[in-house]
Amino acid sequence: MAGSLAAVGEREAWHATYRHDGFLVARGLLAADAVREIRETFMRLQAGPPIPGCYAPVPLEQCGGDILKAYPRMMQPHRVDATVRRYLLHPRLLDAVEACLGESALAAQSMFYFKPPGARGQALHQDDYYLKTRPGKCIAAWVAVDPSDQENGGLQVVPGTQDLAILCPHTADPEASFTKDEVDLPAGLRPLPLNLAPGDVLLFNGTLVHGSYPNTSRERFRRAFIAHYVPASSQQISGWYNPLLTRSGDEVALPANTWGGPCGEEQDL
Ligand SMILES: O=C(O)CCC(=O)C(=O)O
Repeated sequence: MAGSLAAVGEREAWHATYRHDGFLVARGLLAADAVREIRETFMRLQAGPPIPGCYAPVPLEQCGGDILKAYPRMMQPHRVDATVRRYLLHPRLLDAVEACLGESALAAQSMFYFKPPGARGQALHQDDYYLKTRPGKCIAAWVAVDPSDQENGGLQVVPGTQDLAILCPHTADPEASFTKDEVDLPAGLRPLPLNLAPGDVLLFNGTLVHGSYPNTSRERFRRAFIAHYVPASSQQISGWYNPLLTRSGDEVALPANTWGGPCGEEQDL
């Protein structure tokens, strides 16, 4: 469906699937030229100097075997780069997000993961443990920039967790995860590995448990542009995410949710 905005019937199908499953894959949502521009933009930023508050890589020879120190994720790059901001507010992403939500969205976060060969994954977690969206949930749009599969640490989602409350994490295995929180799965639920092609977009809600394992490929990066949005009717969010952006790019601030949540004090994603 690349090249045309989703038809009404397709939006309704997305809405129904998202409400029921808490996630869906929009195949080919972004066209090849858009994916190329995203990839080139982030490789340009990666090749440049460190970006305070967004990107602080360590020279490869000082990484001590942890390749992620040379290629850490970028946080909130839309605040420093106009092209990233344009993609965070890309009509095709926003149309899909709003079709899932059934209402307008505000953009809360952008990130970029390089995930080079040998990189650790990110242990199973729920995004609203961090975003603390109230009263609803955030929604993630995970955009595959490279082919993404289990060998190179592709994303896994856990069907059946879409309506759960926030689970309290324990400490993740630091050999397998670069983040320190991991949730246990309710009995009978299992991660579902997803294979995604460049331009495919995985949309999922803030309580759906998801994560990834290390990139065990010899030479394939697993790059992904990740955006988070909240329903425009949201009344609170963790203050770290302010200011948010409307579709037209205006900044808005939601009241900060300072409640520690069921697990005590939460940290930033
Ligand atoms: O891309 C990954 O490996 C994990 C991303 C993720 O879990 C997230 O953005 O919440």
